[in-house]
Amino acid sequence: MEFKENFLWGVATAANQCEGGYLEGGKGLTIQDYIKGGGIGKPRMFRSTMEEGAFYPSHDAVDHYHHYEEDIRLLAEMGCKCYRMSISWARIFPTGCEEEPNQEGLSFYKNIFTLCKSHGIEPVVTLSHFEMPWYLVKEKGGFANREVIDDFVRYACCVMNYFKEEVHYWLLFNEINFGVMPMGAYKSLGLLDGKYLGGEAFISLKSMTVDEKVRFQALHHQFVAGAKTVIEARKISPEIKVGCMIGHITQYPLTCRPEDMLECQHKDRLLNKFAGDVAVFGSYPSYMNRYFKEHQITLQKEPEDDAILKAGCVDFYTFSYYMTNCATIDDAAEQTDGNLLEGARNPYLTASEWGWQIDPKGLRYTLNELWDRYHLPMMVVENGFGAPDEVDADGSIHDDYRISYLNDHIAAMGEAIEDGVDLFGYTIWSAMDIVSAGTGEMKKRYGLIYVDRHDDGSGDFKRIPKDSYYWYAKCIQENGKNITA
Ligand code: P53
Repeated sequence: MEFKENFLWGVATAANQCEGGYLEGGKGLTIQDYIKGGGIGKPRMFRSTMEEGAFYPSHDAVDHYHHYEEDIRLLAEMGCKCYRMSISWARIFPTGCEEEPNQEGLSFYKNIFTLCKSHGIEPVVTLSHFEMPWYLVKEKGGFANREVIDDFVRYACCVMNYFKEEVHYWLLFNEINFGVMPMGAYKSLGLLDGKYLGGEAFISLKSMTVDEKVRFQALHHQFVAGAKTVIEARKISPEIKVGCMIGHITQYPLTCRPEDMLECQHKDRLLNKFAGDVAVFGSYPSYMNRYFKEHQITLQKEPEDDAILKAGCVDFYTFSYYMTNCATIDDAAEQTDGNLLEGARNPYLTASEWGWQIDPKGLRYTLNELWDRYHLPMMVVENGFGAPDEVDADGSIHDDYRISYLNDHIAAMGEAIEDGVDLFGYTIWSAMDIVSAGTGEMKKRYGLIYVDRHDDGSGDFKRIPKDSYYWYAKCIQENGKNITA
């Protein structure tokens, strides 16, 4: 197994899932601060006014806001070469509309990056990870409003400038492709239909709908915002590299029936390839014309948009990889519950407790497919295993199932590198246990470091390295040499 000498081994988090301190340091409210926690069979609930005294997982999360020194020290002791994290937009521009940034927010991240640098950890920073300032959603209509492009670019330029010495790898929007699905409307695009504003009743996030035309228009604005950010980044520093981030739910045809092949191609293009194609090639792929026509979607574009997209292509491609799903036209096919992304069950795979199908070989396949298509350096910026870990009587956490998952996926990456793929980094989801994005619970733990925090709000935030932490430390130290499937 040959990983590059300077391969970026690391771990990942997102601000809204780990920081907490939701009203501290001058931070503004964000879309996450209004969503309650859920679980399997328990939907996450939303109301546009906060319920007094109720438990909201993002408010304290795992208190990284007050534990960041300990957290970064633990990453350093693990030997991490990089750390993928996100900046909370609302810590820097509390409403999203201010002219001047919030100095306290900048200082908080400055401390984190300085610490990382002192340990030789390269920060890989997501500009927007499911976390728009609430004001922009409520008052401006999120990314459906063209003005929000400028609000985003002002924020992006501010942080890229301020941290230009410390941060050289920036990612635009987390899993930007989720905006093509109904579930991406609120968290990814900041869209909230007026009918959900001001009501007394809580409504499940899943049942909040937004017209598809609005979603694709908002996504267009995100594409333009991303491209403008790339253009500005090049002016700020030649050392900065900007990447896109795609939530890649790899699709297999359930059978070799030609109709299943076509269904698979269609799903893969719409869900996985469309957003990446725009970011990498700087223009809309022609297969989308037919989709737009059949769905009566006419995008409102400004005359300069095409040139902006073309001039703002990303430098590298990153994606999250957790599972694969099968596509079929057979309505009777058994389904798997991928949380937000249903698909047909693959009889050759097993799944996590949350229904995510485990498929390490699919990562090798996916890396090869993406390399063939884009020929850009790539990074796997999320991959990991959500499970309800238990602390033993002696205080240790034996998460052999997670080690096995990670081992097999790292082995698959090694194979892909052998196949010729240019892969330069890998960040495990997640560094420490954090709030799950989909279900909003602590029970679905991903961390290499356990955090004593539970879904009823109990726990003292104590950190305990799991077996997987020591296992990954060894993997990093040996540069993946001894990993075999
Ligand atoms: P959770 C669904 C499918 C694939 C990736 O997800 C996803 C989601 C959203 O639930 O999101 C990414 O916590 C996301 C992270 C998230 C992680 O996957 O639902 O970028 O914020 O925590 C895992 O199990």
